[in-house]
Amino acid sequence: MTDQFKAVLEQSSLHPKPAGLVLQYGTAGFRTNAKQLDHIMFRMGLLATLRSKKTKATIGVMVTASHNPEEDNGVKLVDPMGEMLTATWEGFATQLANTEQEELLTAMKDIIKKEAINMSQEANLFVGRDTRSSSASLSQAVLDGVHALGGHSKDYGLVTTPQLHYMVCCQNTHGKYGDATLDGYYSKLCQAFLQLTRNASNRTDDQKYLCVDGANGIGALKVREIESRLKKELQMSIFNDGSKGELNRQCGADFVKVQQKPPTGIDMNSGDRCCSFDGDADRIVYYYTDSQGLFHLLDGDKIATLISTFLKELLIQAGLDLKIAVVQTAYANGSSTHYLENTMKVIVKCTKTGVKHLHHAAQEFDVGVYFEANGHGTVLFSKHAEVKIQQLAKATSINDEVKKAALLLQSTINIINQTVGDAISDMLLIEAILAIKGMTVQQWDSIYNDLPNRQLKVKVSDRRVIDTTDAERRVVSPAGLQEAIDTLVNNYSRARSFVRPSGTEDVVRVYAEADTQENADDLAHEVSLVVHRLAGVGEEPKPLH
Ligand code: 16G
Ligand code: MG
Repeated sequence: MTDQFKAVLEQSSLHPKPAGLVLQYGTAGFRTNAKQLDHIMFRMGLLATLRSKKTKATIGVMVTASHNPEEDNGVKLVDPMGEMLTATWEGFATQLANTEQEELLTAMKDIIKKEAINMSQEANLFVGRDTRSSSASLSQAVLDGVHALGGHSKDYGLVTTPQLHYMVCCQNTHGKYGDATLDGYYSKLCQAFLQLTRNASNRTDDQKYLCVDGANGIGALKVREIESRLKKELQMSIFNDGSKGELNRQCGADFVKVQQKPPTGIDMNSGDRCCSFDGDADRIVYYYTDSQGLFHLLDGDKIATLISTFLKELLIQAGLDLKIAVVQTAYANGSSTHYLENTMKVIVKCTKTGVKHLHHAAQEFDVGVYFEANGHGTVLFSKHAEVKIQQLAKATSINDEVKKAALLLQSTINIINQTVGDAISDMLLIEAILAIKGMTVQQWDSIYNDLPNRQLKVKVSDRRVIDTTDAERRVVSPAGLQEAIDTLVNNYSRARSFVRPSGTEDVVRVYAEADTQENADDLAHEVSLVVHRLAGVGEEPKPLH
């Protein structure tokens, strides 16, 4: 046995797998109660090291469970260009995670053989973690895995998930994307923000004011680090900064989106522009309450609309013939899709749920704006688009309007984290767009009116009994379910409904929208009854009213 494998064997006994425990690399990595994760972390350290040898590039490992409760944790692997781990390797991750202790070396050698990995190749890993109390020891377990296989590591400590994605991309592009340091990240984003807001110099302090809910997580710590760099062009009050409240409890983007109400722990006045991050700061939603005390949510669909409108107008002003598209999922509110296709006249694509699907679809366009309704999203610029924009921004013999548009596009490229959705970067872009357009949060909200909607979940014995097609908008099996949904939908006006198995929980999710809230609620309930009858366990779902 080589020394490398001996070290793995020795070290792995310090991170033993509970016999019989089976976990899946889900939509966004492993995620479960932190107590079950020590062996997973060690093994993901091993796998990331193999991935680094295979790709001859730096790989990232992020320890976080995002919007889950404090007692959970998880791990996501980051591929060389800052994307999420490629699908075949998700399979390897699941295999390696579930192999019993005595088979670990065999399972690892199997991957080495299948992927023809040269074990004498150097490996480099970047590791980051969120603020959970379990994260420090779990990230140490990752590092133990890396070192057992002789990999080199850089531990970034506390960072947001998108910051770690950014570091990996910077490293593997040899600095072309930016400096692989926190200072590099902040400088790039903040300089771009100041460039953009130069075009909006007459704003009052009121217009510059933003309430930020940091979900008591890493995002709160990191957004605080940019405050002074923004030169008062953005004046933030940061709530739920982790100094007293618990991570994600009654706060954060997921809570606000699902509950459709403001987080606790925030001091907001009517009309104040507010936003919430999730627990690892890769999601953001905006909201405000009006003078009647009514809550208004501006979710990922509204964000995608604002950003794509801004970009499309700039491309026209700059006279650039670049193909722009918006990528959504089945959860996108029907009004947003309608507005984008019919009023904005941009291409809209629908993909399956999960960031990697949206990301890949967005890569097919010159400018691909992608957002999930839950607030995860970013913008991707093709190489071709970036070159065209840079050339135009440098050109001398062009008129002022074209020049201005080209410079704005250039700063927009710099403010965006193209590797993955990023709450801090998205926030700065949204704030800059509102400033440049002189738009209030109410005006942004009124671009289109959301259709009332409802999401429910149905407990099932095995979520795999539901199989879908057409980007999860239609059911293929069990037989008869789609027909039953169609019949129910036909009873309502402006209605739509779909069901899909969750990728993260053992449930089937039900979505319905219709002309009124009551109708959306009724339709969602009726559809969940059909799902329950065909595949459900336990009690029948109760009506909402
Ligand atoms: C994960 C995904 C998120 C998706 C959600 C759906 C990433 C980084 N995160 O959190 O994009 O919306 O799963 O969960 O891909 P579900 O399958 O349980 O509905
Ligand atoms: Mg997250």
